[in-house]
Amino acid sequence: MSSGAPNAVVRRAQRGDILLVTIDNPPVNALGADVRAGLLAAIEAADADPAVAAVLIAGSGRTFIGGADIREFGKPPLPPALPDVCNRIEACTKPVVAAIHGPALGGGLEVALAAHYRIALPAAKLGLPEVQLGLLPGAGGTQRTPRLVGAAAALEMMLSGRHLGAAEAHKLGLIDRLASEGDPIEAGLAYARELLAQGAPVRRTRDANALQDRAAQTAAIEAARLETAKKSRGLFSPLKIVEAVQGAVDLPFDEGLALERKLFLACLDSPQRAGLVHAFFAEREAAKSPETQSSQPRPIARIGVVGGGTMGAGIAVSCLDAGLPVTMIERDDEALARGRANVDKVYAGLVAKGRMTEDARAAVMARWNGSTAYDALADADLVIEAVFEDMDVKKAVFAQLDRVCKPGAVLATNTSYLDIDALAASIARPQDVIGLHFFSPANIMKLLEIVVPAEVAPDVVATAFALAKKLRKTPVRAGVCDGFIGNRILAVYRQAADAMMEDGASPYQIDKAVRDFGFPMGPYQMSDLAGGDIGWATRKRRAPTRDPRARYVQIADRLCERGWFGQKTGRGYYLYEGGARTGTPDPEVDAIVDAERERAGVTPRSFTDEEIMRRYMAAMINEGARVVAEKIALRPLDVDVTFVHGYGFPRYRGGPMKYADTVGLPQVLADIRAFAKEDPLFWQPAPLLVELVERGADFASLNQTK
Ligand code: T1G
Ligand code: NAD
Repeated sequence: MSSGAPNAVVRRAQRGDILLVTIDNPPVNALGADVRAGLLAAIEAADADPAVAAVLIAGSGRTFIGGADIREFGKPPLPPALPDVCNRIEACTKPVVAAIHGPALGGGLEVALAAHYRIALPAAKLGLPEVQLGLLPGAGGTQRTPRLVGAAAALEMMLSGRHLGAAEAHKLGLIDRLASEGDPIEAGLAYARELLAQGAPVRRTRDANALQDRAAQTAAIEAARLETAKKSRGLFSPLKIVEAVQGAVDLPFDEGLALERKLFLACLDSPQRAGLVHAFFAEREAAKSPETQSSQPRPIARIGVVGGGTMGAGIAVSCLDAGLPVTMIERDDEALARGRANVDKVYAGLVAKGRMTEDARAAVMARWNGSTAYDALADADLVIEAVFEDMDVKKAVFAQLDRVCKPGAVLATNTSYLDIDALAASIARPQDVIGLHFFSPANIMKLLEIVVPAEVAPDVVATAFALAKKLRKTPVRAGVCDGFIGNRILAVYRQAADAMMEDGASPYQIDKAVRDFGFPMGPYQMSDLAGGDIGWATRKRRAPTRDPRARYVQIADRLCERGWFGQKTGRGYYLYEGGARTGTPDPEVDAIVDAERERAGVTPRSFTDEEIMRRYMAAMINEGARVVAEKIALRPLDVDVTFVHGYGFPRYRGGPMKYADTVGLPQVLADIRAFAKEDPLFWQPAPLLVELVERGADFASLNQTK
């Protein structure tokens, strides 16, 4: 690391009496050690050079600065520290201007706040998203931002982590000048010259006075503290952010900075930071499959959706929201009308909430077309089938698609469990068939399992990933097996939960333990939401091939036999009085559970919440290891992304495989071996787990990009 000289990632150029400092560190100009050193050296050079009257800081490429280099977290810190770089920028004796285009996030915005003046182009995005990584702004952001925009606005930015548009940032006072479209450097130079011509002074943000009315500021902070305590559900850093901003009101600037540093380091050390940073990189890695690296996607301009039920309608909305025209096929006119109504209902809801205009609704629905004739799909580029979960029904649909769709059209199925290889083999173009497994509600849930059958062409897989990007979904590549990645693993930890229920734990205790672990809901609330009939159909389908030696808990069957499928029937494991969305425990379910224990000859015992979670997670991790070993999931991170984006796994724990590494694989294996004493068939340790423990390795070691 050079001392004074410019380096490869921070360029310097003299533009008249302005020193132009350009950060060039692709892909997002992250503030790695070299960038920090280069920035520091540039400011020192500017101060020492009488020919320099002002400094302009800009970013090259599509980003101003994407923040601190996230890859450095958890590693030994490298000098100079970013807070020191920001303080040095602020202390420059010449006016420093930041010209912002594209994202200025986290440490990137903190660099801009340390500058004396800020200009932004209309497409700029400004934010302090550190909370999404389990952190807080650690380079002066918690002290400078409130001084510029007040405590309430600063807290809203830091607690939401959202990216503000340039116009809003200007209105807030975060930036001084809104430039028109064009070259950020030219806009920045023009602004700097204007400031020099006006004799504009060095203006340190630490001296800004938006916090003067201490009582009002403290009241705003107190309100945010109460709200955050309610909302942050086990998250570590949000309340630290509130504490730091209180310091900005109560303490002199440098003491506030010291408080910020202490709180930042506490967040850096928290396991939540490790989990959230893992999730950040995992979802980006999961979006890269071997096929996306090797093949170009086919064009996607027109979408077909077969089936307008729960999933078909949600998928259609997801495509319409992405600006695509959709043609929906249904069995008959009545079903088609129902399909259209299911789609339009979503937009009607947005209009009712004032989040969409009637005109916009009409414009979107104008891109929806419906028919009962498959010929309407003749020019579709990609068709997604979402009809009944029945192989014969699906094969009939695919036969129609094979007949009418143009050559090169991608034919996808949204099946939850069925054998996609068999479905592909049923038509003349198996190479064009792929699984696109959306999650309900399909227009909301981020996860998209891209299920890759044996015969599929690589560019079809690449097309599926391209569609995921267009629909703003989080894709995960999955192999073909019963339930792919998510539902296969779900079936196993659900069995573990059912066994605990029959052995003495109430379904309500299990649900609470799972919620306290960080899931939005437990397995029995989830079953009631999705509908117990779906699981029942799966159990019936699997009955002929179920291992007769395997323990089979029949409690769920007893509820389904009574038609207690959950919310849609007003009762399941919980009672939903008067169509309520939140259920209440049902003493009749307790009675059914007791009766089943007696029938099964089980003497119930008590479970601690901790033991419930150890068994629940051990089952999830163990099956996750099998799924990775069989290459159904390419890497453990693909299992993590699946559960974080599709099954409510608490993001701050990173996912089940990351969680296993946090706990330690030897502990997980020891738990499984202990549980196996009761049920050796169910609790067979996955060979991959045993191998990793023997090698002293962890799941992270298998996440290296292929
Ligand atoms: N550090 C390291 N790598 C980063 C990065 C970062 N800050 N941001 C992005 N990347 C990588 C990413 O992994 C991917 O790599 C590539 O860049 C493109 O990213 C002290 C502590 C900037 C809006 O939280 O939100 O500052 O997969 O696919 O969709 O207070 O990236 O190609 O190998 O996401 O155009 C705060 C995080 C850090 C912003 C661009 N900053 N980044 O989105 O591209 S903490 C953030 C983003 C901090 C200070 C604190 C987005 C983006 P690869 P991408 P994109
Ligand atoms: P649904 O019963 O709500 O809708 C199915 C629709 O398909 C009905 O409207 C029906 O009229 C239509 N249909 C049936 N046969 C047809 C044919 N030959 N041609 C045209 N339309 C036909 O079912 P759903 O919950 O939307 O499930 C659809 C598929 O999605 C299933 O394979 C299911 O396993 C899968 N899936 C469901 C969920 C979920 O949570 N519901 C989640 C992921 C995947």
